Amino acid sequence: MAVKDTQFYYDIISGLSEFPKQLPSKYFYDAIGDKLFQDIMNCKDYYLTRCEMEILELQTEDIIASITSDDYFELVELGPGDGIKSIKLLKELSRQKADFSYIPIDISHSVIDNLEALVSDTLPQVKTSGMNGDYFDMLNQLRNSNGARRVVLCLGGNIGNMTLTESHAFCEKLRQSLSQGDKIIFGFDLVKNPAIIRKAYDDSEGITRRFNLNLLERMNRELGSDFDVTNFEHYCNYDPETGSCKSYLICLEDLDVHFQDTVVSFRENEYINMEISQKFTLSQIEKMAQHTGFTVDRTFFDSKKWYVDSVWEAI
Ligand code: AVI
Repeated sequence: MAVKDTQFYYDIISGLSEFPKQLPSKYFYDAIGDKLFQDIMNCKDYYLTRCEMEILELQTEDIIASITSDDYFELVELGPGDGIKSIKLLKELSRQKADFSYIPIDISHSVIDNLEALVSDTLPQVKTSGMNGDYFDMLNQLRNSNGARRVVLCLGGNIGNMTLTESHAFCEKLRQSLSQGDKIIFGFDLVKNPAIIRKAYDDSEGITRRFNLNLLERMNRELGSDFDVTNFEHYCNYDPETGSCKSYLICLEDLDVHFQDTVVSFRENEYINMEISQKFTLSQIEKMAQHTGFTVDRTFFDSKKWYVDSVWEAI
Protein backbone atom coordinates (compact mmCIF):
# COMPACT_ATOMS: atom_id res chain seq x y z
CA MET A 1 0.00 0.00 0.00
CA ALA A 2 1.31 3.46 -0.85
CA VAL A 3 2.27 5.51 2.23
CA LYS A 4 -0.33 8.13 1.30
CA ASP A 5 -3.13 5.56 1.47
CA THR A 6 -2.38 4.50 5.04
CA GLN A 7 -4.47 5.55 8.03
CA PHE A 8 -1.22 6.62 9.73
CA TYR A 9 -0.42 9.13 6.96
CA TYR A 10 -3.99 10.42 6.90
CA ASP A 11 -4.14 10.93 10.69
CA ILE A 12 -0.74 12.62 10.82
CA ILE A 13 -1.42 15.04 7.98
CA SER A 14 -4.90 15.83 9.38
CA GLY A 15 -3.45 16.48 12.85
CA LEU A 16 -0.64 18.68 11.51
CA SER A 17 -3.13 20.67 9.40
CA GLU A 18 -5.11 21.68 12.47
CA PHE A 19 -4.51 24.72 14.60
CA PRO A 20 -3.04 24.08 17.09
CA LYS A 21 -1.23 21.13 15.54
CA GLN A 22 -1.77 17.75 17.16
CA LEU A 23 -0.59 14.17 16.84
CA PRO A 24 -2.63 11.17 18.04
CA SER A 25 -0.82 9.61 21.01
CA LYS A 26 -1.84 6.10 19.90
CA TYR A 27 0.97 6.36 17.32
CA PHE A 28 3.64 6.55 20.03
CA TYR A 29 3.66 2.77 20.17
CA ASP A 30 5.80 1.34 17.37
CA ALA A 31 8.50 -1.19 18.38
CA ILE A 32 10.84 1.60 19.59
CA GLY A 33 7.97 3.43 21.32
CA ASP A 34 6.94 0.18 23.08
CA LYS A 35 10.48 -0.24 24.39
CA LEU A 36 10.64 3.39 25.53
CA PHE A 37 7.29 3.00 27.27
CA GLN A 38 8.66 -0.05 29.12
CA ASP A 39 11.59 2.14 30.24
CA ILE A 40 9.15 4.87 31.36
CA MET A 41 7.22 2.33 33.44
CA ASN A 42 10.47 1.26 35.12
CA CYS A 43 11.86 4.75 35.69
CA LYS A 44 11.88 6.24 39.17
CA ASP A 45 9.82 9.35 38.37
CA TYR A 46 6.92 7.49 36.73
CA TYR A 47 4.95 6.16 39.68
CA LEU A 48 1.71 4.92 38.03
CA THR A 49 2.88 1.39 37.20
CA ARG A 50 4.44 0.81 40.62
CA CYS A 51 1.26 2.01 42.36
CA GLU A 52 -0.98 -0.28 40.34
CA MET A 53 1.38 -3.26 40.74
CA GLU A 54 1.31 -2.73 44.50
CA ILE A 55 -2.52 -2.75 44.50
CA LEU A 56 -2.70 -5.90 42.38
CA GLU A 57 -0.03 -7.66 44.45
CA LEU A 58 -1.18 -6.77 47.95
CA GLN A 59 -4.95 -6.81 47.46
CA THR A 60 -5.32 -9.61 44.93
CA GLU A 61 -7.72 -11.68 47.02
CA ASP A 62 -10.06 -8.78 47.76
CA ILE A 63 -10.04 -7.71 44.12
CA ILE A 64 -10.86 -11.24 43.01
CA ALA A 65 -13.65 -11.44 45.63
CA SER A 66 -15.15 -8.26 44.17
CA ILE A 67 -15.48 -9.72 40.66
CA THR A 68 -16.22 -13.41 41.15
CA SER A 69 -19.38 -15.29 42.04
CA ASP A 70 -20.17 -18.97 41.50
CA ASP A 71 -20.96 -18.59 37.82
CA TYR A 72 -18.70 -18.86 34.78
CA PHE A 73 -17.40 -15.50 33.52
CA GLU A 74 -15.22 -14.02 30.82
CA LEU A 75 -12.33 -11.85 31.93
CA VAL A 76 -11.92 -9.43 29.04
CA GLU A 77 -8.87 -7.18 29.04
CA LEU A 78 -8.80 -4.04 26.87
CA GLY A 79 -5.24 -3.11 25.83
CA PRO A 80 -3.38 -5.67 27.97
CA GLY A 81 0.18 -4.53 27.10
CA ASP A 82 2.68 -7.17 28.23
CA GLY A 83 0.06 -8.69 30.59
CA ILE A 84 2.33 -8.43 33.60
CA LYS A 85 -0.44 -6.89 35.72
CA SER A 86 -3.26 -9.18 34.67
CA ILE A 87 -1.09 -12.27 35.23
CA LYS A 88 -1.30 -11.50 38.95
CA LEU A 89 -5.08 -11.74 38.82
CA LEU A 90 -5.00 -14.80 36.56
CA LYS A 91 -2.70 -16.63 39.00
CA GLU A 92 -5.02 -16.03 41.93
CA LEU A 93 -8.12 -16.91 39.89
CA SER A 94 -6.59 -20.19 38.85
CA ARG A 95 -5.36 -20.92 42.40
CA GLN A 96 -8.99 -20.49 43.50
CA LYS A 97 -10.09 -22.74 40.60
CA ALA A 98 -12.46 -20.03 39.35
CA ASP A 99 -14.51 -20.94 36.28
CA PHE A 100 -13.48 -18.34 33.71
CA SER A 101 -11.84 -17.62 30.35
CA TYR A 102 -9.34 -14.88 29.68
CA ILE A 103 -9.96 -12.79 26.56
CA PRO A 104 -7.37 -10.08 25.92
CA ILE A 105 -8.37 -7.61 23.16
CA ASP A 106 -5.86 -5.47 21.31
CA ILE A 107 -5.47 -3.87 17.91
CA SER A 108 -1.92 -5.29 17.70
CA HIS A 109 -1.41 -8.92 16.62
CA SER A 110 1.96 -9.12 18.32
CA VAL A 111 0.52 -8.04 21.71
CA ILE A 112 -2.05 -10.83 21.52
CA ASP A 113 0.39 -13.47 20.23
CA ASN A 114 2.96 -12.67 22.93
CA LEU A 115 0.36 -12.67 25.66
CA GLU A 116 -1.19 -15.97 24.57
CA ALA A 117 2.30 -17.50 24.61
CA LEU A 118 3.04 -16.04 28.07
CA VAL A 119 -0.21 -17.31 29.59
CA SER A 120 0.10 -20.76 28.07
CA ASP A 121 3.70 -21.03 29.40
CA THR A 122 3.02 -19.76 32.90
CA LEU A 123 -0.62 -20.75 33.46
CA PRO A 124 -1.47 -23.50 30.95
CA GLN A 125 -4.71 -24.27 32.81
CA VAL A 126 -6.17 -20.80 31.97
CA LYS A 127 -8.41 -20.86 28.89
CA THR A 128 -7.22 -17.93 26.80
CA SER A 129 -8.48 -16.70 23.47
CA GLY A 130 -7.18 -13.33 22.36
CA MET A 131 -9.05 -11.11 19.92
CA ASN A 132 -7.60 -8.62 17.45
CA GLY A 133 -9.52 -5.50 16.61
CA ASP A 134 -11.51 -2.57 17.87
CA TYR A 135 -12.55 -2.91 21.54
CA PHE A 136 -16.24 -2.29 20.93
CA ASP A 137 -16.56 -4.49 17.85
CA MET A 138 -14.97 -7.33 19.81
CA LEU A 139 -17.10 -6.75 22.94
CA ASN A 140 -20.26 -6.73 20.83
CA GLN A 141 -19.18 -9.96 19.17
CA LEU A 142 -18.73 -11.53 22.61
CA ARG A 143 -22.09 -10.29 23.82
CA ASN A 144 -23.79 -11.91 20.88
CA SER A 145 -21.91 -15.21 21.25
CA ASN A 146 -22.80 -16.84 24.61
CA GLY A 147 -24.32 -14.31 27.01
CA ALA A 148 -21.75 -15.13 29.73
CA ARG A 149 -21.16 -12.62 32.51
CA ARG A 150 -18.27 -10.34 31.70
CA VAL A 151 -15.57 -8.64 33.78
CA VAL A 152 -13.63 -6.04 31.82
CA LEU A 153 -10.12 -4.94 32.78
CA CYS A 154 -9.02 -1.40 31.80
CA LEU A 155 -5.78 -1.19 33.73
CA GLY A 156 -2.76 1.08 33.50
CA GLY A 157 -4.60 4.39 33.72
CA ASN A 158 -5.18 4.38 29.95
CA ILE A 159 -8.51 6.14 30.40
CA GLY A 160 -6.46 9.21 31.37
CA ASN A 161 -5.23 9.49 27.78
CA MET A 162 -8.68 10.75 26.77
CA THR A 163 -10.20 14.15 27.46
CA LEU A 164 -12.97 14.07 30.07
CA THR A 165 -15.58 14.32 27.32
CA GLU A 166 -13.97 11.42 25.44
CA SER A 167 -13.66 9.24 28.54
CA HIS A 168 -17.29 9.88 29.40
CA ALA A 169 -18.32 8.84 25.86
CA PHE A 170 -16.01 5.80 26.12
CA CYS A 171 -17.72 4.64 29.34
CA GLU A 172 -21.18 5.16 27.81
CA LYS A 173 -20.20 3.08 24.82
CA LEU A 174 -18.71 0.45 27.08
CA ARG A 175 -21.98 0.29 29.02
CA GLN A 176 -23.88 -0.29 25.76
CA SER A 177 -21.63 -3.26 25.01
CA LEU A 178 -22.19 -4.81 28.46
CA SER A 179 -25.17 -6.28 30.28
CA GLN A 180 -26.53 -5.53 33.72
CA GLY A 181 -24.32 -7.11 36.41
CA ASP A 182 -21.16 -7.11 34.25
CA LYS A 183 -18.17 -5.46 35.92
CA ILE A 184 -15.20 -3.29 35.00
CA ILE A 185 -11.96 -2.72 36.84
CA PHE A 186 -10.68 0.72 35.85
CA GLY A 187 -7.24 2.03 36.82
CA PHE A 188 -7.31 5.79 37.50
CA ASP A 189 -4.42 8.04 38.41
CA LEU A 190 -5.52 10.43 41.15
CA VAL A 191 -4.82 14.16 41.56
CA LYS A 192 -1.93 14.74 43.95
CA ASN A 193 0.96 17.15 44.51
CA PRO A 194 1.35 18.79 41.07
CA ALA A 195 5.15 18.56 41.18
CA ILE A 196 4.99 14.75 41.49
CA ILE A 197 2.71 14.53 38.46
CA ARG A 198 4.76 16.88 36.31
CA LYS A 199 7.97 14.99 37.09
CA ALA A 200 6.35 11.73 35.97
CA TYR A 201 5.91 13.22 32.49
CA ASP A 202 9.23 15.07 32.39
CA ASP A 203 11.46 12.49 34.01
CA SER A 204 15.03 13.28 34.97
CA GLU A 205 16.40 10.52 32.72
CA GLY A 206 14.79 12.12 29.63
CA ILE A 207 12.94 8.93 28.65
CA THR A 208 9.57 10.66 28.16
CA ARG A 209 11.32 13.28 26.03
CA ARG A 210 12.69 10.50 23.78
CA PHE A 211 9.28 8.79 23.78
CA ASN A 212 7.64 11.94 22.38
CA LEU A 213 10.40 12.67 19.86
CA ASN A 214 10.22 9.07 18.66
CA LEU A 215 6.90 9.87 17.02
CA LEU A 216 8.65 12.40 14.76
CA GLU A 217 11.35 9.82 14.03
CA ARG A 218 8.68 7.21 13.33
CA MET A 219 7.17 9.54 10.74
CA ASN A 220 10.59 9.89 9.12
CA ARG A 221 11.01 6.09 9.09
CA GLU A 222 7.54 5.16 7.90
CA LEU A 223 6.22 8.19 6.02
CA GLY A 224 9.49 9.47 4.58
CA SER A 225 9.20 12.91 6.26
CA ASP A 226 12.31 14.96 7.04
CA PHE A 227 11.86 16.10 10.66
CA ASP A 228 15.12 17.19 12.27
CA VAL A 229 14.24 16.30 15.86
CA THR A 230 16.91 18.64 17.24
CA ASN A 231 14.53 21.46 16.23
CA PHE A 232 11.91 20.23 18.71
CA GLU A 233 11.82 20.34 22.50
CA HIS A 234 9.65 18.30 24.87
CA TYR A 235 7.52 20.42 27.22
CA CYS A 236 4.91 19.28 29.71
CA ASN A 237 2.55 21.09 32.00
CA TYR A 238 0.24 19.87 34.76
CA ASP A 239 -2.70 22.13 35.54
CA PRO A 240 -4.00 21.46 39.07
CA GLU A 241 -7.23 23.33 38.25
CA THR A 242 -8.28 20.92 35.52
CA GLY A 243 -6.27 17.84 36.59
CA SER A 244 -4.82 17.48 33.10
CA CYS A 245 -1.18 16.93 32.36
CA LYS A 246 -0.43 17.81 28.74
CA SER A 247 2.71 17.21 26.77
CA TYR A 248 3.83 19.18 23.76
CA LEU A 249 6.69 19.36 21.30
CA ILE A 250 7.82 22.95 20.81
CA CYS A 251 9.36 23.94 17.50
CA LEU A 252 12.53 25.96 18.09
CA GLU A 253 12.67 27.83 14.76
CA ASP A 254 10.64 28.57 11.62
CA LEU A 255 10.89 25.53 9.38
CA ASP A 256 9.24 23.44 6.67
CA VAL A 257 8.89 19.68 7.00
CA HIS A 258 8.33 17.65 3.83
CA PHE A 259 6.17 14.57 3.49
CA GLN A 260 7.14 13.87 -0.12
CA ASP A 261 5.20 16.59 -2.00
CA THR A 262 3.24 17.83 1.03
CA VAL A 263 4.86 20.58 3.10
CA VAL A 264 3.99 21.32 6.72
CA SER A 265 5.23 24.69 7.99
CA PHE A 266 6.11 25.40 11.60
CA ARG A 267 6.71 28.80 13.22
CA GLU A 268 9.28 29.36 15.95
CA ASN A 269 7.72 28.43 19.34
CA GLU A 270 4.72 26.78 17.73
CA TYR A 271 3.63 23.72 19.71
CA ILE A 272 2.28 20.31 18.76
CA ASN A 273 -0.25 18.81 21.19
CA MET A 274 1.10 15.32 21.86
CA GLU A 275 -0.78 13.77 24.76
CA ILE A 276 -3.17 14.38 27.61
CA SER A 277 -2.84 12.42 30.87
CA GLN A 278 -5.90 13.30 32.91
CA LYS A 279 -5.82 12.91 36.70
CA PHE A 280 -9.03 12.28 38.64
CA THR A 281 -10.64 13.03 41.99
CA LEU A 282 -12.66 10.28 43.68
CA SER A 283 -15.84 12.29 43.21
CA GLN A 284 -15.15 12.66 39.45
CA ILE A 285 -14.77 8.87 39.24
CA GLU A 286 -17.99 8.36 41.19
CA LYS A 287 -19.90 10.82 38.96
CA MET A 288 -18.52 9.38 35.75
CA ALA A 289 -19.71 5.91 36.83
CA GLN A 290 -23.14 7.22 37.81
CA HIS A 291 -23.64 9.24 34.63
CA THR A 292 -22.71 6.38 32.33
CA GLY A 293 -24.81 3.55 33.79
CA PHE A 294 -22.54 2.06 36.44
CA THR A 295 -22.17 2.05 40.19
CA VAL A 296 -18.82 2.00 42.00
CA ASP A 297 -18.61 -1.26 43.99
CA ARG A 298 -15.11 -1.06 45.47
CA THR A 299 -12.13 1.27 45.38
CA PHE A 300 -8.65 -0.19 45.90
CA PHE A 301 -5.94 2.35 46.76
CA ASP A 302 -2.17 1.96 46.79
CA SER A 303 -0.46 2.77 50.11
CA LYS A 304 0.26 6.40 49.08
CA LYS A 305 -3.32 6.93 47.81
CA TRP A 306 -1.93 8.14 44.49
CA TYR A 307 -3.80 5.67 42.29
CA VAL A 308 -6.97 3.54 42.40
CA ASP A 309 -8.33 0.43 40.82
CA SER A 310 -12.04 1.09 40.86
CA VAL A 311 -14.53 -1.77 40.44
CA TRP A 312 -17.72 -0.73 38.63
CA GLU A 313 -20.92 -2.71 38.12
CA ALA A 314 -23.26 -2.13 35.16
CA ILE A 315 -26.76 -1.27 36.43
C1 AVI B 1 -0.44 4.73 28.74
N1 AVI B 1 -0.66 5.91 29.58
C2 AVI B 1 -1.49 5.61 30.74
C3 AVI B 1 0.57 6.64 29.93
C4 AVI B 1 0.23 7.87 30.83
O1 AVI B 1 0.66 7.89 31.97
O2 AVI B 1 -0.49 8.76 30.36
C5 AVI B 1 1.32 7.10 28.69
C6 AVI B 1 2.53 7.91 29.01
N2 AVI B 1 2.96 8.92 28.33
C7 AVI B 1 4.04 9.41 28.85
N3 AVI B 1 4.35 8.73 29.91
C8 AVI B 1 3.42 7.73 30.03
